[in-house]
Amino acid sequence: MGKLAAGDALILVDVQNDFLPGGSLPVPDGNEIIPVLNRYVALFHAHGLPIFATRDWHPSDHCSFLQQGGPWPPHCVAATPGAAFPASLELPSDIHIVSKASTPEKDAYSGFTDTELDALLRSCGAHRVFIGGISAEYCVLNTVKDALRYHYAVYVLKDAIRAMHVSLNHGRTLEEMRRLGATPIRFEALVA
Ligand code: VGL
Ligand code: ZN
Repeated sequence: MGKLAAGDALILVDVQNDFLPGGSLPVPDGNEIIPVLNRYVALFHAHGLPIFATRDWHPSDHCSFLQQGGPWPPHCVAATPGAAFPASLELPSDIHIVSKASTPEKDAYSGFTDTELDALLRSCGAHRVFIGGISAEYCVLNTVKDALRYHYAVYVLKDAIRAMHVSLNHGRTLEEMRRLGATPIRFEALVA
């Protein structure tokens, strides 16, 4: 697949405290991806390549919350500790943060929905995107789908994603991404 080059960009999807063990909507073993993501971040940063971090950024009365008739317990309420990136995630100060699903009436699993992500990627000259994060079958999958729809070449960081429903979706989600045209890779593929 070749080494990193100009036109490559890293996208971390929703690596936020509420989606980690101890959070309000935890992804099992979600914490395991943090040291791996730190290696990807350091590698892209060392190459001077752009890094994006999407975040769920909900109002406290968001439509996806149980009390509003939605499917999820309250999570990632804007500007609360649960919505913050974990302290163990080593993010350079010049990354691009993309907030999503920040109005009460609409949910968004994709980092591209109603955000500036596509425009930012374009302005960086990105055409290959490397996507990891949580959760695999919701926000990572939908971000991958949109990236393909917007004609980026998409690489999924298979060593840096975790599913919300492990037994149901482990493997199945990766298989779907592969079928849609994304290429699963591991860290070693970028440094070998
Ligand atoms: C997500 C459920 C609700 C995700 C966000 O980031 O995958 N899942 N909101
Ligand atoms: Zn959400």
